[in-house]
This record gives sequence, structure tokens and C-alpha cells, in this order.
Amino acid sequence: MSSSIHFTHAITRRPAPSITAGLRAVDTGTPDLALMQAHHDAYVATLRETGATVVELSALDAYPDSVFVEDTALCLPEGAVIMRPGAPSRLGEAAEMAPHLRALYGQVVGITGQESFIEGGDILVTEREILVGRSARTNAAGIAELTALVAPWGHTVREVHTPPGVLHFKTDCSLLDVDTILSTKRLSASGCFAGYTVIDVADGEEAAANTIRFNDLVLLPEGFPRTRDAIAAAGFSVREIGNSECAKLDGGMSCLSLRFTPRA
Ligand code: CIR
Repeated sequence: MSSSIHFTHAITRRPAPSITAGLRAVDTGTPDLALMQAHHDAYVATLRETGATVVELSALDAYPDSVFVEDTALCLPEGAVIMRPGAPSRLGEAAEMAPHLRALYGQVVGITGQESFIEGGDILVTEREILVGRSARTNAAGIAELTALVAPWGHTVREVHTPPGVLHFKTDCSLLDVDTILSTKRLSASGCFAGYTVIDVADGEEAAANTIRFNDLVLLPEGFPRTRDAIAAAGFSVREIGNSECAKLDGGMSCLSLRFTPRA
């Protein structure tokens, strides 16, 4: 089994009524909580359909962006690393996640430097390395601390750059299998995926780049037919999930879960 695409567990958090105050680069309208919850239910059901155990945490109204649990931790087979989100309103979300990971993992460590910032959305774990994109949320100190924490577990970190104006590195890319990455052209043009097979998202469908490969399925946001067809033509089983409300807050498929197989 490949630990970068096969998982026994996921953690999600239900969206809170305060989601209307969630961070966004551009205001494209107020997210509808009921519709977001319906999309979230479909997302969780799809993860469960693959046989995984999904822990659904209750909503945290004090943190408007807390549905986007991916940013709070990096989960590796050997242990979990609690992040230090670069958005001040999200810093407290990481401490809220820690006890849930301690319940499942033997080793839980954390980014602690007061000048270190790093969010899970900037981290792409492949079978051979951990790619971390520097961004407005992730800085050099955060990447250096992560590099030191995961080295004893045998992982190497490679720093890459997030395209200007893009929230997170993984806003623009996802792992489809151990050698294949789905990417926007603006990111793959940087050359950071040399040695991997790259499938570019269709022009105008850049928001389709944030997908997840979870066991046998690729979860793709609904509404990107040319990218869907390209992924399906490459032999993947694609499942489309409604994402209109999370998209208003710059969120996609990866942001909504932590995916992992804890080592006993
Ligand atoms: C934020 O700006 O932090 C949230 N509105 C969206 C976070 C999306 N997370 C992710 O891509 N991992």
C-alpha cells in the first residue's frame, strides 16, 4: 500500500454558522451554511465509501475557517506535526486539533517557534518527498522547523514556491497517484514537478487543481468537466463533490480533511 494515496483514517470538522465570517481573498458572496453542510455530508460519505474511518468533529463557532482542518496538521505514517497557521484568526485551530491526533497517534509533535508559520495547505506529501510551498501563510522558519521534525522519521522536505496571488501551494496541485500530479499550468511551468508525470488542469478550470486521491477515488470539485474528463481518461475513478460554498472561502477538496494511516 502507498502511504501517500491509501489511508485508513480521515478527520473532518462540521462547518460552523460563523463560516460567513471566513477568510477570503475576494468577496464573491456569503456562503450558505445549509448548502455547505450538504456538500460536506457528501464529502464525508464518499471518504467512508472507500472503507476509511472518518472522525467527524463538531463545529467550532469560535473559528470561522475551522472546517478547513487540513491547515492544522501534517499527518505522516510515523506521527503527526501540529502546524502554526499564518493567518492570526486560525492560529488557535491547531491546538483544537492536537488532542484528536494524540488519541490516534503514538507521536505528535508541533511547530512551536514564535516566528514560524506553516499551514497544511502548503504541503504536498508524495511517496518520495514532502514538497512545501512558501506562501503568505508559510515562511522559511516554519519550513525549517518542519524539516527538522520529520527528518528522524526518514522524510525529506523540498521547498518550492506558490504562484503569486495563490493562497496555498496545494490550491494549485494534487497527487493523483505515486508518480502523477494534477497541476495548474502556472505552477507546473515553474518546473517543480520534474520527475513526476503531470496532468495540467484545463485552461479556465484552475479551481479544479485542488482534488484529493483517497484510496480508490479522486474527489474533484463539481463544475470542471474538461479536467474531470482528462483525469478519467488517465484511468482514475473520479467522484465530483459540490464545492460552491467552500470555494467562496478559497477552499477545495484537500482543505476539508486530514488523511492518514497511523502506525501503531
Ligand atoms: C483560509 O483563507 O484560510 C480559508 N478561508 C481557506 C483555507 C483553505 N485551506 C486549504 O486550502 N488547505
